[in-house]
Amino acid sequence: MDPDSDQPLNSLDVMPLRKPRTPLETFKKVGLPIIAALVSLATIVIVAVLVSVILDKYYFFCGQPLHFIPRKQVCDGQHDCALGKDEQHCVKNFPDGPPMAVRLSRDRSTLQVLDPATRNWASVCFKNFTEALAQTACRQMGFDSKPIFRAVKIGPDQDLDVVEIVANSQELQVQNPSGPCLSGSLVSLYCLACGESLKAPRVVGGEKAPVDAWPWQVSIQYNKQHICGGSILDHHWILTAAHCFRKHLDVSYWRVRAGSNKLGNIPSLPVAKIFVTELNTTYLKEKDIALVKLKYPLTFSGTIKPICLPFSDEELTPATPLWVIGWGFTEQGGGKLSDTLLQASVRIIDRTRCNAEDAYQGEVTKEMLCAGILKGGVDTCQGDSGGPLMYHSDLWQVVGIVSWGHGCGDPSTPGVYTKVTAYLNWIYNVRKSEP
Ligand code: 4AZ
Repeated sequence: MDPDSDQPLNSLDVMPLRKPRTPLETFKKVGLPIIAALVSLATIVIVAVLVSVILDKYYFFCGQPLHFIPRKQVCDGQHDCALGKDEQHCVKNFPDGPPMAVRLSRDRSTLQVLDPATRNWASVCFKNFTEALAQTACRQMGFDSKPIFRAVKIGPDQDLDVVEIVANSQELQVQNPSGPCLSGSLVSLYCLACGESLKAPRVVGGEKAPVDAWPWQVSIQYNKQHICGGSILDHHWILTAAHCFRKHLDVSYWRVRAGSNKLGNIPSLPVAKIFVTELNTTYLKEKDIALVKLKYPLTFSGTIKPICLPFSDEELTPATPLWVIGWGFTEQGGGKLSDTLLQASVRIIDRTRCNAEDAYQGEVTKEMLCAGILKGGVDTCQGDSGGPLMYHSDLWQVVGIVSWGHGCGDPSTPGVYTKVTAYLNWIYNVRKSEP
């Protein structure tokens, strides 16, 4: 080749340099594919989340192998998953257990035991009574907190059977023969500090409740919706009505809100278990009582405190003043819950009057209480169910559970409440079964 020729030696050497890419070109070449990839990824994630939300709403995951069943088959009493996983976290039936041989009397919270020799309730003599015996007595009644006890004098005109006791394995036993109670003193026992509320006086008739007046009141919610009221009994247990769970038996969707007189502005607490006396979804007026066990213990505070259970021998006479509270409907069929907790004063109504022809015609049993006011207008209603009917002696006690009634506030058909003293044995047995 002629070295002087004008032809370049290597055409590459002199190729004009490639023009730099414009930003638009760079964007088209690099940005667009990245955006496309991100959008596809986001779409996949959104679709996956949607699918899982929809699946979760309508289906229950049985576990491996990949097996889903419709939600309505969960807690229906049939094992639809291989290991019965669909029936594991459901409202549980807890039949009443053996009768308790220990109780507390309304006479200064004195301890009584069933004397097998006489088959009568006998009061416990203070002689040789110890902290260990106090703890055994409280454990027998399903309490696991530190008890407080003291001696109280037998009144001059008190005619009581009095016995000394000893502890036998996990139970109190009457010492036989029991000598005379020389100390002349009985055991007054408190298993838990309960029923203390400082707010007084209270206003009569559907009034807004002060924020810390009823620190045991909780809202029991399904899928974030208020369904029923309930009362705190101790760090783990909430007392409520069985009919609250009529429609939804799967425990995982239920939560409890404590510590506020407003619905909905506080975090809710998960539920571990729910017990009823009888899984009866047809006739809901009888045995309308349930216990909800929280997953984690409550921390008591000024706005979170337990209410006392009534004494076994607490008999309320007609016209005894009581209080009811709740976020329930403020008008019959009004269909609207109250955002603020409301309180009202009612009175015990005689069962015979309540069962009269113009009222409940025999539907009110011995395990129920009627309460209201004669001229009507003040009553509990839908949404108040499960909440407490409260009696104040020294301390506040939950003597009833809002249960049923014809309408709300009608003068002849007052509210009907589950009588808590009729179920003390059941409450003690359920709590004892869950240490
Ligand atoms: C209810 O439907 C309900 N008036 C609760 C209480 C009363 C009536 C109905 C009492 O949960």
